[in-house]
Amino acid sequence: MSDVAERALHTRVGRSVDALRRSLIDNLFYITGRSLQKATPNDLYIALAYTVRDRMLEGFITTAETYKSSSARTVCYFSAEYLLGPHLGNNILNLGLWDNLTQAMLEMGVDMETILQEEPEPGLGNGGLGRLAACYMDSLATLQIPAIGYGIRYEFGLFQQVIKNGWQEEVTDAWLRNGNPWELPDRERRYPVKLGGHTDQYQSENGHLRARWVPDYTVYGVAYDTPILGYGVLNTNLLRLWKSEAYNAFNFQAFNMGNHCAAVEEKVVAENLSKVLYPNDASEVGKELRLKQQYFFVSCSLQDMVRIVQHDLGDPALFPEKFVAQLNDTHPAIAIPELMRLLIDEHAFTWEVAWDITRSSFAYTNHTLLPEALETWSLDLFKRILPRHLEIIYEINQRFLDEVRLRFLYDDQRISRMSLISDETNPRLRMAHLAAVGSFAINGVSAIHTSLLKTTVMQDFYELWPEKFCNKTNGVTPRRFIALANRPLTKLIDDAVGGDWLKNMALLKHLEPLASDISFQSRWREVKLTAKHQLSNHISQVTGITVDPTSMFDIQAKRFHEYKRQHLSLLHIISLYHRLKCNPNLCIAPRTFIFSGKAAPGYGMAKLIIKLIHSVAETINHDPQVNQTIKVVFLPNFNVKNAQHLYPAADLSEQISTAGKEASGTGNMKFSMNGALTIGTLDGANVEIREAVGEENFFLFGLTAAQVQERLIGGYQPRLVIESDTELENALNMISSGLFSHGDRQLFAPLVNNLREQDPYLVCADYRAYLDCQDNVGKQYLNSERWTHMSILNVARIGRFSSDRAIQEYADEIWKVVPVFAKP
Ligand code: 26Q
Repeated sequence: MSDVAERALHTRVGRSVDALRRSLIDNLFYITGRSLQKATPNDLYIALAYTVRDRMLEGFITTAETYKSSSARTVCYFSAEYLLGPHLGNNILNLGLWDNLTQAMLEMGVDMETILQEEPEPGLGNGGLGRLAACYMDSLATLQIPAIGYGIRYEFGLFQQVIKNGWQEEVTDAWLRNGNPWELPDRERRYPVKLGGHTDQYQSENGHLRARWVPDYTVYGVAYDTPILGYGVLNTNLLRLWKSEAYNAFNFQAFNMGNHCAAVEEKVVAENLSKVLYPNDASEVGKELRLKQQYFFVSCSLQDMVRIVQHDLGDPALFPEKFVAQLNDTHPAIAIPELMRLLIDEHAFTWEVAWDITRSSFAYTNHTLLPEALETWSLDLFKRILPRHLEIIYEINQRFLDEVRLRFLYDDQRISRMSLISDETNPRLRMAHLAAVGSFAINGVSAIHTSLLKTTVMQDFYELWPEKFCNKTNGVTPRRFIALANRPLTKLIDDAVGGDWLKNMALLKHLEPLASDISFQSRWREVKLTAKHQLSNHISQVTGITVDPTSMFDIQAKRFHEYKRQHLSLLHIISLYHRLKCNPNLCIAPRTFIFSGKAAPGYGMAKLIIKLIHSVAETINHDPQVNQTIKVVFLPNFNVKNAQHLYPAADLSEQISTAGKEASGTGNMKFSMNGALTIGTLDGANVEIREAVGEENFFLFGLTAAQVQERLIGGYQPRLVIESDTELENALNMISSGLFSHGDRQLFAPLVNNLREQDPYLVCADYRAYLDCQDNVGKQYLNSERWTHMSILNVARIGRFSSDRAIQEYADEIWKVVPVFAKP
């Protein structure tokens, strides 16, 4: 018997209820040191986590060995963020151990679902971009594609949001406080990373002039490995996150000289690098530590990859045969000069060969068109941290601009537009240009986003290299966002179309004929109502607000940003309030408006919108004239775990960004997969979702991206719009009159004045269309048969938005990688 087969028989990894129960008790005792009688919920979580982890390691090791002995290419996903969500439930689902473990725990007198809630989630990302990386890791493993996710093991993830008196406050996210059973530190896999200093030149043994980087200091990166198991397969890929450590944890020289602080200073400085995630999504603040973080993880990752190539194939020149690296936005774009540096300075390649290798190895995903979110770094700062990289970038730029000059015959304006370095008084390095020049492929994340990329921020690059551009519409994993989040819906779909749809979402189309089946419809409504009851309980526990589960649940859950227009929804709510106050007999479908999301700590306007939601909620929820009809709820601390409560309970999904601003959106997909109907603009993936589900099953409103541009160019004056719409005028006046702020007329003035005077995201311009559309939504909801029909069709036709489809497209069209099947 092979040692693999032998281990499988051993109780430590047995899968029967009996073996699992014994493992649980064993792990509880030997890992936490507790008996069942004395165990806390966290002890039980740890015991359960190790019981599950034990059953993943065989696959983890087998997968690594299988990949190593195959000649297949490996995808390396480079991302500064991974918003993973809790691992435990996901791993149990993917292992197929849900029922047996539930039973085993029941026999110990423990409710498994309660224990699952104990896991602190690794919130190592801000929002959409970080969550996308996590969905893609899930799909890569499920599709059995060899892949490594590279990133940073932040000691503190995205802040936890607490609400005090309606205002957001930030609390440190100490997710590692109780340890992390999912990571395997590999202390021997550590790489030095240089920072600061200067460069000089020297003659190599064979007389060549070579560059040498003399750094100010060096830190180490240590690998922390998390296994990422695919659904229903043995393949278990690797997420490798780097933690920074001091080269010299303790400086005896300083200590002996009596300088006790300096003795540990190096340790403190080094460990700062991977200490905390920056919380600014969609706006760029050129912080020195952020640049160091980016370089730190990219350098460790590339050193790791070069080492693997050398070890497996013997020659670093074979790098592109072994690996392809996907850059998740420009955050890891420093990888391009770093690989050049490693090849030229440390492996003695010529520029030309190194550039060939580099350009064959990277592909770049763009996630934003917002100018303020495009990364640039001040050259001064950049030079101080990465002097050698700046030299390399100058050389890349010179050769690149020569190419442009040749192609566009001395078109000076184009050359200055395309340069990697802006020609301001304080010049800046343009990371999107660096990424575009150093990559063989550039993609946007939805059809409209990719086409806008080609005509706006990347137009010059598109004209130079049209063949490099392609679209890869985002997708999300149905394992987490349907199977884990919504077990009753999963069961209903299993019964209707069989169990394979979770791996092949196209099969959901077999739900279509059932959309008009009265008895299926009623089961469908039953599932939705169950989820709404659960969310209602959760809301009352967390906020103390009582909501009616039979009312329409209208949800907007995402980061707070003016372009996402949470305040447009607020204006709708305020107008409904006004209508109900003027006409107490008005008959409308009762609604519960639910908001959830975090604001960047330094984004005052976004924080003020959160405050306004609370203020409006307080007024409406306490007004007996209206609070049987409308309620407003803010659910604090939106994260993956909380999101999983929201999607299943939504009737209506708010996707109302100003057209042309939201690159894709992925929440839109998660809501629709759970049977919510969407009210949305023609923005991001909404466009494709509407095409897929059918325009009659989608509530469209608002200006198109082209109309938005036209309005802004034509000198948009919100004042004129407001003057011509009394209902809008009233809504704004209600806010500025202090109605929601105990008479304080100043509190919301910055928000209201901004809407009256600038309104850069055209909230006022879209207000009337939005309200009319919402009136229609309200009417349609009263016809529950028709609503259910639309809801079922949304799920039946949403299969395309699985991250499996997205990853298959990346694999076939960009990466050219094939599956490698790990077998027992
Ligand atoms: C940059 C520099 C310094 C500090 C922080 C940042 C930073 C961090 C995160 C900038 C941007 C982000 C995140 C951006 C993001 O989440 N974009 C979203 O990506 C999703 C996945 O493609 C899309 O669906 C969303 O439309 C897009 O907004």
